[in-house]
Amino acid sequence: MRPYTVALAGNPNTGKSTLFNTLTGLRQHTGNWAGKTVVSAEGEFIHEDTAFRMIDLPGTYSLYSNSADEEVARDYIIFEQPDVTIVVLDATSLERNLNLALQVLEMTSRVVVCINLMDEAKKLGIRVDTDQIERQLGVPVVAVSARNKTGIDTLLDKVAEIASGSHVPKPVPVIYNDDIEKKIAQLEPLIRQTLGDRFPARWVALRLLDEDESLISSLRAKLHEQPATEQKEEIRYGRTACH
Ligand SMILES: Nc1nc2c(ncn2[C@@H]2O[C@H](COP(=O)(O)OP(=O)(O)OP(=O)(O)O)[C@@H](O)[C@H]2O)c(=O)[nH]1
Ligand SMILES: [Mg+2]
Repeated sequence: MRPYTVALAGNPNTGKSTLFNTLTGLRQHTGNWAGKTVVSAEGEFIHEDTAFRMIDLPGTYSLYSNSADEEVARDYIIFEQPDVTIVVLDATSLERNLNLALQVLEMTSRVVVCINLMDEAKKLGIRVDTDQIERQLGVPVVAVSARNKTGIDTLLDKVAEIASGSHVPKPVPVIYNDDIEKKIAQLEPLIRQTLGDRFPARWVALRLLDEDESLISSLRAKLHEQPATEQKEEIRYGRTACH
């Protein structure tokens, strides 16, 4: 059986690589993402007799394709569709970090939220109510300290449950204002018609409303594998036609 794939996403400096190194040890290889100067790292580990392949995505503050790093992380989650995405958050600045968690939850429901740097949070007198966050997000939330190797087994148990399908999380959706929700409702069926069920229609609708040309271009490439120049022409034509 092929190993389950697990992607690590999160803001920069939240301990993704520390967790990645702890789990994969020497069973890892680095390189570059195809066509990008962004470093890629993947490795393997076993948990309870099950094999996992882990991908350490670049640290990003968002997935709105403002940079090559954000495009790599976004494309991996959307096109490669890992069995599980672990979103690593810094327990000492949860408010800022949760933003990325919400973005990932709009892209995939197969998510475990890992609140890292719990040792630092404790030192600062910060208490984290993981049950409450879990209820509000609708996916498993596990507190860990990657440096001290605490909470890792619980994290991997949750990852395994989602990977095997024994737990199917139901993320609580982010609801936008009426105007945006109306437009999403109009776009969603058209997106399903065009793309099928391969991609999360609500998320694609939101990206289209935001005029995310990088995503449109990636989607075209994925669907038709056309040369980049042709794609640009089509997008330009598409936009002119809409106006
Ligand atoms: N105190 C403490 N420090 C940690 C923990 N996990 C990671 N760190 C430290 O946090 C810093 C950043 O860790 P990295 O693993 O490089 O973070 P990253 O998320 O891979 O960062 P980017 O690759 O830049 O996105 C390092 O100095 C780690 O030693 C933890 O649980 N506790
Ligand atoms: Mg790193």
